[in-house]
Amino acid sequence: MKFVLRFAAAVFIASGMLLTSSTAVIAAESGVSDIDNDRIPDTVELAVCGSLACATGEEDADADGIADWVEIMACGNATCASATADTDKDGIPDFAEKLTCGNNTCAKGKEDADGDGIGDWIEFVICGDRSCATGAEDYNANGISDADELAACVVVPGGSLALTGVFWGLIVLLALLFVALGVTLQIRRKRKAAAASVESLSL
Ligand SMILES: [Ca+2]
Ligand SMILES: [Ca+2]
Ligand SMILES: [Ca+2]
Ligand SMILES: [Ca+2]
Repeated sequence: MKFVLRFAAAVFIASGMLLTSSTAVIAAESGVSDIDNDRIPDTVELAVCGSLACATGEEDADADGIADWVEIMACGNATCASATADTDKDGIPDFAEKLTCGNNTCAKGKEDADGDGIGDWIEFVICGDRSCATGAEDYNANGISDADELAACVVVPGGSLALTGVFWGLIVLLALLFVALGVTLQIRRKRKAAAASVESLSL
């Protein structure tokens, strides 16, 4: 059973602005005890509100836009996650990296457990787990989906790789130029030697 709720997650984006995500479907990680089948684990509900089935999923003790249960899942209590903390400055908030792969800097941005084209970290930010987003969420109703807006925040390592590619390309080009120069000089030297030889013979 899926549980629909309004989950406002403020998320750091590359521009430094805050994006708040939309009403969404929560689907908590499977394989854990969930007595009311709302996909928020029992232990998390217990921490949020004191019993195994009391959480609505909307509780947000510190009003930072990250629901209590998501903060608990990410770092152990209802106030520990930050929407703007981003240790490795890759555009993916620490709490989303932690949920995606276990620590604050491990996410590559490409993880996509359900293969729907929406990265795991983005699904965590939009609705709390790695398979809950539909891709249609558009909290600020600007016509661009939350998934696309969040995906645009990631600092792609390809940027530096591309730079590396250009660097090596220049090295290869320089090497080829040196080789060409060397060959040209060698040809000139041989021609000069041949000319000198012909000249000495003619004398
Ligand atoms: Ca539950
Ligand atoms: Ca919160
Ligand atoms: Ca990060
Ligand atoms: Ca996905």
